[in-house]
Amino acid sequence: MAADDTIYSECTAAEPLLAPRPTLGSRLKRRWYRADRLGRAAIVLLALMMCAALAVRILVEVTGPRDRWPGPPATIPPGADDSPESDEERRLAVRAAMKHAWSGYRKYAFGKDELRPVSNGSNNKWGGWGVTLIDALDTLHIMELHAEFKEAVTHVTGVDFSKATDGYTTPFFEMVIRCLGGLLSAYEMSLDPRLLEKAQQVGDVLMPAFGTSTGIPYPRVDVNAGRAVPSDRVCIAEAGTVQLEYWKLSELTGDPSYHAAAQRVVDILDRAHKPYPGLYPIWVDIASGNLTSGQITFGGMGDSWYEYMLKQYIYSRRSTAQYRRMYEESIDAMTARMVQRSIYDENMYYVGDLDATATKFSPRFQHLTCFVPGMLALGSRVLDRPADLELAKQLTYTCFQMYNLTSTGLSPEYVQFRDSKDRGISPDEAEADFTTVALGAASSKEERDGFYLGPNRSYILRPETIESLMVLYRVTGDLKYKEWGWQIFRAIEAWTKTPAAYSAYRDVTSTAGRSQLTDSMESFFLAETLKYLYLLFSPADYYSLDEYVFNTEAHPFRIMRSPRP
Ligand code: DMJ
Repeated sequence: MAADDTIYSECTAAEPLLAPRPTLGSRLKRRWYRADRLGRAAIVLLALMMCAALAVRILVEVTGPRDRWPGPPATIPPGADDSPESDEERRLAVRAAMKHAWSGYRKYAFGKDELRPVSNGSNNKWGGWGVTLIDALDTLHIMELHAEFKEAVTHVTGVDFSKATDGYTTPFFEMVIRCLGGLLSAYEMSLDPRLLEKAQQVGDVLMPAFGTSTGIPYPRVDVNAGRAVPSDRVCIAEAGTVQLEYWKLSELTGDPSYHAAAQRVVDILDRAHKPYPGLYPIWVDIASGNLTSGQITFGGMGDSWYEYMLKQYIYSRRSTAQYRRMYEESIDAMTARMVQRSIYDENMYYVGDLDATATKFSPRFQHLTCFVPGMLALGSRVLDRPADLELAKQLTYTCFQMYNLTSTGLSPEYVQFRDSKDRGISPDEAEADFTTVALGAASSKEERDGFYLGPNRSYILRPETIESLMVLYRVTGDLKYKEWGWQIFRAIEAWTKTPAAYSAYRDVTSTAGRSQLTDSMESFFLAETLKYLYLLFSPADYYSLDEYVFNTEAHPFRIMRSPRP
């Protein structure tokens, strides 16, 4: 986990490009001490003018139009307003949200990695390939925003993927799931050969990652130099969540070498020693292929490794016995050792983390882990495992409550539970082991809620709960999943919308509104969050789960036409 308590799904987060700047206060102070009398008078005048500007701004905030910045309560009772009720109206509302986010990106950040949705600036924090534009391509297509799609494709055809920002080293996993995945799926939808060409270019410039003695990939690639950046270790989600994309690339280009390189990684990890069958500590030693240390988690750094066992089984038309065996073993182990029930709310189940020996339990449930119910529901259908569907429903309830119980209706990055008495591990012991969060004094409301909030209370526009709601609805047909999804969408609209797009929110328990916006919009908001919402309100045969498998960044891939070409 990152030191600042942010949970990344990758072990190698995007690098910050800017060093922190001195604050205005500290700069003024420095000038004050250096200034003569006249200079000090000028500083006083400047300070007065700034106060006046601030006063005017507060006045505008209070009296000005209120519909464009966050503020209205997220939980308006049904029927108490003009909230759309039909699926079609809701689908159009989500489409309008996508149009809004896209047009802000187009206006202020076109071709850049990300829009800064509060300041209307941009960044190239992923090396400058235009990650938001690529990640959003298939969402534009799915929502039939054809003019926008066309313009974006024209731009992509001019991107030179053999170059990145000077000195930047590209994170292998992130660019595979966002860019390679995004281009492949946009190609399958449009059949525009230029997109396949570009996908292959991305696949090729990232291939040096596999050039290690074992074939376990390095986590970063220096694309400008055409080589990978040596490293001792890589996390299992990074090493094991590139297989679907490289397999699809092999299928579409007819070149089996991509799939072969990616499959080798799985074969090594499948054979590696584990503390408990099916459970994989997150760190992989690249030179030996051993699973060395770290937590065992279905959250950040472990998550999509498990997801891809099932998804490759589905993608291969159920022809890969290896993936079925690995998936079933992991889910059985997770269910037996990592699932707990809240001791304050018996309806609330969660998946905690284990230490590397698979013996010590941490009662923390990450937002990232909320993809698990969707995976379980999908797996229950494909593999006929009815108990998994029951667990999926229970976990979805908890994931929804992580939104429903906060004052904004947005979810924090994770919640913290008291450990179940059944396991005989006291919360304090579990805490002391490796959780960084102090439980603090319990308030009665929190006890009623069943969980506590840790210090990181941000919502960064993540998709996992909505992804699970979409799958749960399609598998069960239960309408409550649509209602829950709509409630979450309304909270997103209420608290994160800016004039340009949508922004991450710092503290989901604060109703301060605008001051909580962090000026960041990750590309997965367009790639995943809005796409899954749109599909939740679309007919179930639109991008049907029988025809498509979604990569971990929500890019739909057509299931192979015949098993294992
Ligand atoms: C996405 O980039 C992918 O879904 C990844 O697998 C984990 N989570 C982030 C979004 O939260």
